[in-house]
Amino acid sequence: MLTELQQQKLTRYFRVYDIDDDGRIGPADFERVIENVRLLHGLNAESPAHQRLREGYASRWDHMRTVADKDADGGVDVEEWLTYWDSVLADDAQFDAEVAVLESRFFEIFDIDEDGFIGPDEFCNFFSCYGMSAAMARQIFMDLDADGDGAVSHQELMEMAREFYRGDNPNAPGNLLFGPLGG
Ligand SMILES: [Ca+2]
Ligand SMILES: [Ca+2]
Ligand SMILES: [Ca+2]
Repeated sequence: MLTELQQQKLTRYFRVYDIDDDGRIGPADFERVIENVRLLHGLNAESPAHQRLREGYASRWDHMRTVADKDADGGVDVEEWLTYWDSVLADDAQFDAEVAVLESRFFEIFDIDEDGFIGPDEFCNFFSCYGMSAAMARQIFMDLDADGDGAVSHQELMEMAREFYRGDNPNAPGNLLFGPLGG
């Protein structure tokens, strides 16, 4: 069972994924992110790198459609999303696998200078690709970067992700990973 705080966090996460704000996560939302990431990396639409990017997101959507779209209507609504995460969180192996995939894809896409850390500008890029404001991203980055060295490592991001998905502490900075709750 998801706690109330987990439901709030996962609902926030849902809104981030539902970029076109139609109440469902579907292919159209993925298309928008792919296009934003393509522009971020300055990729030619015909390039192999763009093709790999598309394939990565396509397999992510395929996975989500298969496991989360229970009524098979081609979109994942918020109830289906919460049910999906409830089952992922109940299974340690599945949870670890899910977070590892998301974490490594995050670095692949947003660690633009490939130094192995996410800096404030890179974190802003992530928010922008999902249609959120850079000012909000900067504020949240300061909260996430607990030791204030201006960088978030792989390990720190993994910890935040675990805190975000699993934690039930209302004051944990990782709660803000996808923006303020309730917003
Ligand atoms: Ca949508
Ligand atoms: Ca559905
Ligand atoms: Ca970096």
